[in-house]
Amino acid sequence: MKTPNMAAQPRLVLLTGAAGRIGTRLRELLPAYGYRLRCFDRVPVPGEAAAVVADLSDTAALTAATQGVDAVVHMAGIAGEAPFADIAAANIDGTYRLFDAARTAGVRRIVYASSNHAVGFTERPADGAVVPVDTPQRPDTYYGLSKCFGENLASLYADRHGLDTVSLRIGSFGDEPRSIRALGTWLSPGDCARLVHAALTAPVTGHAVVYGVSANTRGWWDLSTARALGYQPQDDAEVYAQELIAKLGELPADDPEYRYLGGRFTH
Ligand code: 15L
Repeated sequence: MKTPNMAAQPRLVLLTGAAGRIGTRLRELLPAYGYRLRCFDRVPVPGEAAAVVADLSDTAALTAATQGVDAVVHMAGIAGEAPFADIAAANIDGTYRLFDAARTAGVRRIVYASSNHAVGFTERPADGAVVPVDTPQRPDTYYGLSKCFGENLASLYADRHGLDTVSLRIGSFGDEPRSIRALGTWLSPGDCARLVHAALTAPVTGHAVVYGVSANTRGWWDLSTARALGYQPQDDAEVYAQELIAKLGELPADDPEYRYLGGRFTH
């Protein structure tokens, strides 16, 4: 078994998808943890003149962008369902190209933005138990399928090439929860930064998979592997519950939003 990598906190981090929803907030929040960011996106990144503006299909740009970085945080890609060809290009081929550029450049760690939709067809346990991270992959969309690929790629690059990789099965990211489902699946920006920091610094052995949600009272995804990395979530969607339920009503147990981990992505 590989010795856990106790490497010091990575300093220069390549952030892909830096202009996206999550990337934008991580650009604001991660520097306070001591990171310098090299930003990568296919569109210009506001306020980041030095950002690499390129597509994930551009191997030369990925090769240049990964030189000298301590770790990669991979947030780029299509963030919802789309035609298979688009998902395959951005989320499958693009993720492979990035991982391989990072390996070639000698990057030690990759934090990968997976999604709950890799296991979206998992049913809510009737006994009120939480869903463990080692539940079988059950993608709910081509998008979720691409996240299964990314997780398996992260596993392969850990086992075959010795990188430390962490897959974050992100829930519903946003400033606040916007649906009844999100009362259990919300990930606040502050907790997202805490989780990414934990994933960048924890001693890991090979590939770790964690759910990325806040400390939601109604959460039903097992956070113990995330906590084992040092993640200490501070936010809880429950503070929005009364207002949201008054507006939207409770979910019936046969509603896909209640029944399946991936919610409406399953239908
Ligand atoms: C995701 O993976 C999506 O990127 C996001 O748009 C939300 O749908 C989120 O999951 C969710 O499940 O709420």
